[in-house]
Amino acid sequence: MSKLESLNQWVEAVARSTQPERVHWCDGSEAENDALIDLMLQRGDLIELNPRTHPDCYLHRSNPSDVARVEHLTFICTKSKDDAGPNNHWMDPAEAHAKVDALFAGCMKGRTLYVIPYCMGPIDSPLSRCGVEITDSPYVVANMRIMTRMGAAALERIEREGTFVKGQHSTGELDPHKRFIMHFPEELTIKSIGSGYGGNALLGKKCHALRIASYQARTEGWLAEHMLIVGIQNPKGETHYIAAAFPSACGKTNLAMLIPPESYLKAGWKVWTVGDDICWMTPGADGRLWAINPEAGFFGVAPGTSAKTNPNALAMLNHDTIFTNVAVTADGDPWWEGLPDGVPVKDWQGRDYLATNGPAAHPNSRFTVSAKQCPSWSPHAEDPQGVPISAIIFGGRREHLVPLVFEARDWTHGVLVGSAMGSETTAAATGAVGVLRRDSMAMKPFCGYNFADYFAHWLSLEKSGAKLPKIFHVNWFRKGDDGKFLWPGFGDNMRVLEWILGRSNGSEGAEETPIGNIPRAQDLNLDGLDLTRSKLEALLHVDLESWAAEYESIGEYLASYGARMPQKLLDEHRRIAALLAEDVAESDAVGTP
Ligand code: TSX
Ligand code: MN
Repeated sequence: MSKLESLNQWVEAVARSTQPERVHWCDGSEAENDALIDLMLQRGDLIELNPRTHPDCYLHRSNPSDVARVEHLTFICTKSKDDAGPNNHWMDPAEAHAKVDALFAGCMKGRTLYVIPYCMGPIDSPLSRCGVEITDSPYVVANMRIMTRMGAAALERIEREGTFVKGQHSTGELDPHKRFIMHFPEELTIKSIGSGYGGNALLGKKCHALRIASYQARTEGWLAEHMLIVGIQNPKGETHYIAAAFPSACGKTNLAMLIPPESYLKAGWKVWTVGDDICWMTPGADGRLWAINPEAGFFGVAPGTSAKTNPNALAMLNHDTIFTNVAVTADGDPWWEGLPDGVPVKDWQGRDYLATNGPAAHPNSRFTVSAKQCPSWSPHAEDPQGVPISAIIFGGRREHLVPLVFEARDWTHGVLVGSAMGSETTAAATGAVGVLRRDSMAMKPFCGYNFADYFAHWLSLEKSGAKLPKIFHVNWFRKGDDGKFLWPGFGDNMRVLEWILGRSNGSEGAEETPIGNIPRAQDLNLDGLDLTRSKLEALLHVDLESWAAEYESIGEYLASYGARMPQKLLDEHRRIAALLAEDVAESDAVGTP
């Protein structure tokens, strides 16, 4: 029971409909967590991993039909279909409530209904927002305890504020035909049934902190983005913060936990992790954007995580971690593809690995771990006022065309660059490999309203008094004629981040091109890097003719959002397309005898 009558009434109403055997209000305590872990071990929902090498680590195996987010079953339910936009699946709110309420009716019979009060963001930050998730899954409770500030302190804040996002979840029958993830942004309500998977079931994360929050952010003048936040400390001891958006499979978590190359470490550089997935940014009194990470932990993809790709992540995963759908070795150690040592004996479904021909760990297998366990966790990550953002980076996985890095000319150009962003599909995603998918600001699956209105909102942040960060685009994945990656990536990305911060404070040079400003060879610090001149030129090359074609394609994509598209963005696109056409014509003329 709470002191807040509206909360009690909602919990009672959900209990009346779902018919649980008992109701448990979560306080977030150690004792409560211990009891839940014991219960899950008993029920077989969790398996204890090797307590010698991995104390307090557990493995959860989900239903094989329930291992990822389900975009085709995810709906934005606004009164007007146009408010959801072509980027979302839409359902009429009344129809959506009726559909999903019928599935919730009696679904918790014989089970416990858990009430999870949670705070997204530091508990004492004015930028944080609270919610309450109701669920019948102890796995969800245990994960929410790691991923959010959950329990007594959050409930206290909710009672003080009187408002909260309502999230109603049940694993239901885990039948994909009875699975729905419904968002009612106008009612600050989420209803999710039929899935126990993270993105569908941990409602504080994608559902609240991105879909509902992006909708709120628009009406309130801030941004809820799918971005990592990283702090770069220079040898003078100053730390500048960067927010960066990438589609999946580009290594966002790796960039958030980057360890600089030896020469940088020697010179005194240091990288601090503030967040790896979500960034809430608000214009401060000084006109700058101030950012918080609304999450308290990492729900990261395990495969590919190793001492080579992400030493900081690996170092935090040997205690107090929940693993989902990884494989296990004979010693009971967690295992996934990309780890150099260890031999899997059971695959992610608990089958004898040698008897299968699939991967040992599911490609979307995860670790859930408290951010406090990250060796590079920033001492300012929980500052109530947030951290000031000096640069915004958009990125994608592009084998050809897109240079290692370029700087947008101004805010409007930067918004265009973000809107045009895209990535080539990898084997980890379903469907064809190497196909370009546009994913504006990496928000395609997560924007809770019409993309055209979203782009207009981004543009609207540029007003008098605003001191907005510069916007950049990076591509770690360009390949040479030999089919090999041109850029070493990982820790060496630090060299690109240094140039980006140098551009932001005016200390670094660049060359202007129609698509933006590119570093010249002498503008990048390549000390200690074995990179040939021709590879560097290939990395930074801007092929005007191919870019003219790319701008055609971007134009078609923008046009698909229809009449609500801000004219300013369409004009910016046309301006650059014209510049490219001009330069192509000129170089043709030069080439003609
Ligand atoms: O995360 C990656 N980053 C960002 C790191 C801070 N990955 C992994 C992507 C899958 C999630 C990368 N992969 C990066 C990168 O910068 N670059 C590449 C491509 C690449 C892969 C291997 C090598 C070089 C580039 N080198 C060798 O294998 C020796
Ligand atoms: Mn994400």
